Amino acid sequence: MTIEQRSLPDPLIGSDGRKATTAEQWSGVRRPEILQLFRDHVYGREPVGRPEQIGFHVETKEGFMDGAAIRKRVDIRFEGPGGTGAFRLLLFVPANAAKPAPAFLLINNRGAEVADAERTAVSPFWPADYIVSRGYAAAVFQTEELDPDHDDGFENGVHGIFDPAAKPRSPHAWGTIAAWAWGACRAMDYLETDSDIDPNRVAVIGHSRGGKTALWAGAIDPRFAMVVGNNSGCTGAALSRGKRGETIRDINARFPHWFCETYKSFGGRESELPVDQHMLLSLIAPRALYVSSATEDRWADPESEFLSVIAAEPVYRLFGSEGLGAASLPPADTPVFGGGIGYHIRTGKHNMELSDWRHFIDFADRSM
Ligand code: GTR
Repeated sequence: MTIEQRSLPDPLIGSDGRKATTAEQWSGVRRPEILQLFRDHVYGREPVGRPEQIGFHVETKEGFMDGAAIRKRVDIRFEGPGGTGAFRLLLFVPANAAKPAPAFLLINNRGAEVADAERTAVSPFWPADYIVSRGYAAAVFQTEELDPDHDDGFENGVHGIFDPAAKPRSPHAWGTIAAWAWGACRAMDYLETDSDIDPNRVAVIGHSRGGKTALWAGAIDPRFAMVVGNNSGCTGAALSRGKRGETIRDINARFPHWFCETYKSFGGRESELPVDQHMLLSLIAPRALYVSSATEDRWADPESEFLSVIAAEPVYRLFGSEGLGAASLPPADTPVFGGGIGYHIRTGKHNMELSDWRHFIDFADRSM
C-alpha cells in the first residue's frame, strides 16, 4: 500500500487545524501535542521522570578486550512509594581512544548471555569489542531488571515501585515498553555524570521490542543524540495504517502488558488513532534517527517501516535537514545515509547482526 492510500495524520497539522511552518512552531506547539497523544493512547503516561531518590554505585576494572577497554559495572538504585529497585548498567569504555567517548546504549531484551561482563562469550547482537574498536563506549542493560516481560498485573518492577496504589489503574497508565524506556533515561542520568562519556553523543538502540523501546525513549528524552530502531515493527517504526504482518490487535492480544489500556481499543480501528508511527519518528527530529529492517521480517513489515521514515521527513525538513533523501526502498544491504535519517534493509531474518552495527556506527560517525 502506498503512503497516499494509508491516509496518515499530518505530523505538521495541530489539533486546532493550524500547520506548523517553522521548526519553532513545531517544537513549541505540535511536538508536545504529539508526545501527549502517544502517552495517552499508546505507551502510557509514566508517573515519574528522574526520581528524587537515585544513586549510582560504580565498580571500575581495567584490562578488558586485550587492554582496549575499561569495564564499569554501575548499579543504578532508586526508591519510590512502593519500595526500592535497581538495575545494572554494564559499560565498556575505550581505553586508548579520545575521551570523552561517544556511546551506544543497548536496551537488551535478549538473555544476559549476549552481554557477558567477562567477555568469555561474545555475541554479534551486542558486539561490544567491535563497538569499542570504533571508538565508542558500549553500554547495555537488561529490560527485565526494570520490569518483567509478562502480564503480572503491573505488580512488579518499576510499576510496583512508582504507582503501587493506583488500582484501578488509569487506562492511560504506562505499560512495560514505557517502563523499559524509563530505564534507558535513568541510564542516561548516569552517563551524564561519567567524565569518560560525552553526554552529547549518546545513541540509544534496541531490537524488536527493544527497538520499540528505544524509539519511545528517544521520543521522550531529547538527551539521546541518536536513536536506532532495529526490526522494531508494530508500534515501533512501522506505520499501523495499512500494515501487513502484526497489527495493533495482534500485539495487544499477545502482549497485553506492553502498552496502555486505551491502545487496545484501537485494534481494527487504526484509522481512528490520532497518531501513526511516523509521528513517533518525527519526535526524534532533528536528531539522528536510524531505522533498519530485514528482508524476511514479514511480521514487522519492512515496507511499513520504510514508508514511516518517508512520512516523518516533513518534520526533518522544517529543521533544514533532508531527512533520508531516498524515495523508494533501497536494495538489500545498501544503507542510505541522509542528512538526518539512516535506513537499511538487511538480507535475512528478524535479528540484529554485526553488519547492522557496522551501518549504525558508520552513520553515527557522520551524524552524531
Ligand atoms: C514478537 C512481537 C514483535 C516483536 C518481537 C520481538 O513476538 O510480535 O512485535 O516485538 O516479538 O521482540 O522479538
